[in-house]
Amino acid sequence: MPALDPVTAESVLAAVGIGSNLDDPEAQARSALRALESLPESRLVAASSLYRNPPLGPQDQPDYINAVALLETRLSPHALLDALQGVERAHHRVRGRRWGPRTLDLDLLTFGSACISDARLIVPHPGLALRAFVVFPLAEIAPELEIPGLPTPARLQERMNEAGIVRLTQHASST
Ligand code: A4P
Ligand code: MG
Repeated sequence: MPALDPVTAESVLAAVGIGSNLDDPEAQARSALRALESLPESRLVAASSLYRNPPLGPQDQPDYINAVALLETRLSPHALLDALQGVERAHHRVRGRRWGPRTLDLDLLTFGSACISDARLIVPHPGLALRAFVVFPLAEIAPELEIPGLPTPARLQERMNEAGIVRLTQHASST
């Protein structure tokens, strides 16, 4: 069983970014949400709609489906990262070129009020405030979330260009 971090034995609210652009990305995102529902020591609190949007980075790859999930967890940040990477592997994630196409990418966006920067983990995720495909779904499910060093998702969204993002469904987990 993944280790519980004694410092965070109280449960913490964590936001997880979901991205896919290979092998039926919508199905990959829904499957990822089901996997997040089953993580140990954790509870899925909310799931955003799915959002279709053009790739950030190399343009010679399909559009992405992105979503965000909110988890209440008693796992430590690193144990949660281990669990997320396990879910990626179960979805046949192959690590190729940076920002290249992938069946499933799970990014730990926020972990309560934690600021982490080590060899394995940077939290809040450095791309969070800059990416419409993160800010829009996060603002949908947690507009007033307190993120260390950043405005709330609602405020981030106000300032942001939609950048071709299309909201697909009301709730990713409801169909
Ligand atoms: N790592 C450090 N911090 C974190 C964190 N907060 N969450 C480390 C997750 N992982 C984190 O990740 C590389 C390493 O980052 C991990 O081993 C972990 O220890 P990776 O998933 O293997 O590599 P990657 O995803 O290709 O690289 P990177 O830089 O994390 O890319 P991003 O930021 O994930 O972006 N366009 C659209 N439209 N939608 C997308 O979802 N995604 C990407 C990838 C590019 N373009 C996109 C999208
Ligand atoms: Mg990643």
